[in-house]
Amino acid sequence: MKSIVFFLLILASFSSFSQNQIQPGLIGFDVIRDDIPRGKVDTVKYTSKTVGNERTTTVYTPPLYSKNKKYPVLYLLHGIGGDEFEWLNGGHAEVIFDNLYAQNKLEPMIVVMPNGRAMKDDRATGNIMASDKVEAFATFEKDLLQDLIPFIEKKYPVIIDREHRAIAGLSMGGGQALNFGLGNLDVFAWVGGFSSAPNTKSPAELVPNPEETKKKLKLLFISCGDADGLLGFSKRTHEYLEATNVPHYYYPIPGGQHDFKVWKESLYNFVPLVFKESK
Ligand code: FER
Repeated sequence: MKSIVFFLLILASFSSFSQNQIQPGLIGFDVIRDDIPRGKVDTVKYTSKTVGNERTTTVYTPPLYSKNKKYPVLYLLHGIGGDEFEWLNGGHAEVIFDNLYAQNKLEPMIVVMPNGRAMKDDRATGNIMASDKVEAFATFEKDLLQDLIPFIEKKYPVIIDREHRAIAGLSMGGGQALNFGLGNLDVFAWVGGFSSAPNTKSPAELVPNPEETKKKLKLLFISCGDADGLLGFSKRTHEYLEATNVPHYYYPIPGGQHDFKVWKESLYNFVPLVFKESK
């Protein structure tokens, strides 16, 4: 009897341990399957008053998408070397979504992958670290809130409230997701930062009022490769959230670097949690 209890305790501690680790993608999680329904990717233009031009975003609509249904929306942001095609070309995000739908793991959602460099020349060319280009990642907050979200909510059948909007991103996009998501709790309830970059605000700026954040936020997900030189931006945010008792997931990925292996695994672990009722 004693040994059975002991065995169960070991099992329980092992399973809670494994839940504290990011789950590696199941074999084939990012490989195209021909035997399942697929979502659709469109390249769409919208008018930006913020930038003063037409801007491009990609949009993934899920398998069995219907204009007669209403969907929540995930805004998914790229890094400093990328643009509105980075999650598709570099991350095969559409394949990861299709495969997760086939496993019945996702709430049907529309995924908007915009260009987060809000300036006229928004290509990742020339000196991508130039100060005007880096500044444009901050300017994108206005483009997102005042131009892109209203456009999406007019053009697509979506549910228009904070509990049906999520924001996540990789690196510069991770910093944007934390800054814009936590900074606009009336707009977003689900937030994910993967390998967040130096544009990430300080923890006390991100979460000036832990009680309010705790009350409003449905999900806060922070991941980063533990071999990534940018780990400190995620780690300090996690430590502050822990000290202020704000529930969140923190995944330092063992051996993970600043690359799409980490971002794909992060996406694969993040999206099944979004728009579901558990924290
Ligand atoms: C920096 C290091 C990395 C920085 C930005 C990054 C603006 C962004 C990396 C990425 O998006 O992949 O010093 O400064």
